[in-house]
Amino acid sequence: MAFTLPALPYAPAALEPSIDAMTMQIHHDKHHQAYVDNLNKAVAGTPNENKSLEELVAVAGTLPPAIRNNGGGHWNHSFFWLILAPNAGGKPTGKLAQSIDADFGSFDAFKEKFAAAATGRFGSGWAWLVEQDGKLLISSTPNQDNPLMDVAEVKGTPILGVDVWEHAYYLKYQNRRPEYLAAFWNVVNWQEVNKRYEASL
Ligand code: MN3
Repeated sequence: MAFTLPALPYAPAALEPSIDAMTMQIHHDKHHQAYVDNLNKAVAGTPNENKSLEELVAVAGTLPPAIRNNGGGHWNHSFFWLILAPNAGGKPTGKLAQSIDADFGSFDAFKEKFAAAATGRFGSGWAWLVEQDGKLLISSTPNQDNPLMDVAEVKGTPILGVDVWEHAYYLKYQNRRPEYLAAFWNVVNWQEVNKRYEASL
C-alpha cells in the first residue's frame, strides 16, 4: 500500500493574493509529490512498507534519514493544505481562543511569538502551534521534522503549522519571509485548527 499524494482541497489560485497560484501548484504537484515518491522508494521492500505514516513519523529518529525526511515531508504538507483555506483568516473562536489568551496573553501576542519562531528558524523548517498535556506551546523544527516525532524538542499534537522553506514563498516574496508570514494569517483555516485542538484534548 503505497503512499499517495492527497488532492489540494481548493484550487491552486484560491489563496491568492496571500499565496500565489504558481507557488501552490509547484509546492503541491512537485515538492509534495517528490516527498511521496521518495518515501515510497525508501520503504519499498522493507518492514516499514506496511506501516502507516503516523507510525513511521512517531519513530522517525530510529529510521533511515530518507524515511524521516520524506515521511515528515508527506505528513507536514498533507497537514498544511488543510489548515489553509480561501475566505479564511480572522481569529480563532471558542475554546481555542480562550486557551490562546490564557497561554499567550492575547491573540496578538500569540501571533507575534509564532512569527518570531517562524522567522527565527535558520534555513528550512517549520513553526508550530502544539497542544501538549492541555497546554499550548510554540515551537519550530528543522527540515521536515515535526512535533509528532520522537526527535522533536517540543513534542505534542500540531494544530497549526507554517512551512518556512523558501519553496513555500520565494516566487512571490523572494527573501522576505516576514511578509509571507504576515500574509499567512489571511488564509489560516481556524475552523480546522479549532477542530484539531478539540480532538487533541
Ligand atoms: Mn514545503
